[in-house]
Amino acid sequence: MAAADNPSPSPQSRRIVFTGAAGGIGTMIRPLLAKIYPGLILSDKVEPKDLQPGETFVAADLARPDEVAAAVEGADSVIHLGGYSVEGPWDSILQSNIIGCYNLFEAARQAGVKRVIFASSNHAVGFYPRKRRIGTDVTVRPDSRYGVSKAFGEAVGALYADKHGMIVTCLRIGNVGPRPLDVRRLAIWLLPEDLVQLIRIGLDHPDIRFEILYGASDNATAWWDNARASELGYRPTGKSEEHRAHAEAEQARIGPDAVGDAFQGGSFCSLEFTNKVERAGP
Ligand code: 15L
Repeated sequence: MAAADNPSPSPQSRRIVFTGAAGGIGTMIRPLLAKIYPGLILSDKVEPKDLQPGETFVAADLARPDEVAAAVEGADSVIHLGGYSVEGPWDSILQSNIIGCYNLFEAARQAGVKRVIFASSNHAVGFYPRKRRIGTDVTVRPDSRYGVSKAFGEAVGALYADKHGMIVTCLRIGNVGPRPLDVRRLAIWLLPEDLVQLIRIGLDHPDIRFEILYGASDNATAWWDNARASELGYRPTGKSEEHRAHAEAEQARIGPDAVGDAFQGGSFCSLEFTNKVERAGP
């Protein structure tokens, strides 16, 4: 089934909560999602400045179970992009991405939410070497506290899928934007429109229970085998090679990174690194 052939049945009757709506990715995909799923309930700590007619906003701090419960009340599906989106101090990751992620799944269960899309990250597997191609069945090898929190989120998603029958789709997102920012991103770039395709699979596909999919466009230098996403109808339209010249020019400005250049997670691997490259990763 192609995602494009699978429009949401009666989108007006659905109540879809979108956490992290005011963040970087949230801001990019909100207008694209609103065309397919009108009446999205947006949630974040702060209200987006450009709230559109038809959009509702509920403020929620993910670390506060009562606020998360109020945000997901009455929802049938949740797109969970909320949380800390880069490496950070342990307490920030703990509150937003560990406690916050658990609060989200638990509140969703209590509210009878049927489907959750969880924004995982490539940093859950960032210590795989660039020369290795990996599927979604490999052991996690996080490259940061942030990556650990994403591996945790995938595990919580699996628990709620297996124990409670929630339909959970974890997207190991690469880097979302209009074009790849450097040579590493040529392998992991995700066009916003392609992310929306993956979210549609999670929200609408009839035959899924728990899925981990890579959030990447049609990138010739990809490190990831995204066969399961293809099986589910994913047809990415972004092609990173079309932006190679720009990515290489940006890379020349960044310069080499002996640790980061060896691993898929790039600079997340080199941050605070005290090991030897040959002793890191599988
Ligand atoms: C991520 O998971 C981050 O949220 C984003 O800020 C980028 O750093 C991205 O990964 C990346 O790997 O480029």
